[in-house]
Amino acid sequence: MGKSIEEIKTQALAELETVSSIDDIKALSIRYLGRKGLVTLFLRDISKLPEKERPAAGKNTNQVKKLLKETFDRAESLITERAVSAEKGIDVSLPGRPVSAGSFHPVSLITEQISDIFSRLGFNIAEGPEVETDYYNFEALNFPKNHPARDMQDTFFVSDDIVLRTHTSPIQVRIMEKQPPPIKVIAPGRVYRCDSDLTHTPMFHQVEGLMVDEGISFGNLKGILTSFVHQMFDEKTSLRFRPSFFPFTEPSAEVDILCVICRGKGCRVCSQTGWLEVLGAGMVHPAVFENVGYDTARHTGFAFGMGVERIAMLKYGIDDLRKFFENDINFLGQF
Ligand code: 2NL
Repeated sequence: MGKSIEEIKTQALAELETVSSIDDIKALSIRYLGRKGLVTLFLRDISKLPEKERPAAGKNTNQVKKLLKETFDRAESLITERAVSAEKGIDVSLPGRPVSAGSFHPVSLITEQISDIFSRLGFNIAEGPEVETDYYNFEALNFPKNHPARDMQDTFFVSDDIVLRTHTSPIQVRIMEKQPPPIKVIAPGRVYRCDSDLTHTPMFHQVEGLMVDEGISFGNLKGILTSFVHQMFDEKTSLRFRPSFFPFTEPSAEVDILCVICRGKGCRVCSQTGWLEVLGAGMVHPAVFENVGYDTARHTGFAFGMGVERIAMLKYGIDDLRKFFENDINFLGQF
């Protein structure tokens, strides 16, 4: 016998390195694997070996045959692919296009932060329908029949009796109807008001909160909201409670925080007052408790509400509300 099967293999692979066309590879394949190819002849000559050596030699040769066939086939299809790509004008040597990951909307991020803080304070998170009945949105919350908020100018009416919720309070009314105190819940979500200018959009986001139990006082409200503001902004951000009015709370308060921009000195953001209004709050009105069947002699509670866009603007230093709704990826990608 002439060359060993190993030598034939090495020679075949070396020759493959020197060719660059499909025809060349086909010729190479015939020269080694064809009817009179070097490997084929080698395989035939195994019968001339001593009986004991035949099985091992046969196995080896068949392995080489298989390897060469696969290598030739692969080389052939690589050349075909390159030819097709070149014809289509595709540069296969270019790096792949980067896959850009999405990011959360700043309103979602702030809603999440607010929810996390209240979760750690022991509040559950609840959701509810955005299309509500007049009863859950107004009536149960002690809005008088002629209240201006019920007006066509403020509320989107679906029909006489159905509205787009103007706040997330109906979520909390539904919860109180279903379960007795103690209640500690926050209600984040979209709300709708028929209003559109520089500082108002017809849809915006709110987080409301409610705590009901025996002996809940205005002191508890101040404690919870102070803890919230200190965690949301920082410990130096003091709070100020101003008397106010809501139909569903009594007494009611607007809650200001020390201006996060000028720290009280007075600036454009706080209109030179040194304070920013960020929350509304109060003790739940007994009429609301009566509507859901709670015993007003035994239970008291506080509630509060805040606008998420407002908090997000203060937290991120955004000065234009419309940026949240333009879906500009360059803006949204920064958070
Ligand atoms: C604001 C004012 C507030 C509430 C929301 C509430 C809910 C129930 C009962 C009583 Cl079920 N009150 N919510 C109370 C006071 C103020 O929000 O300025 N929101 C942006």
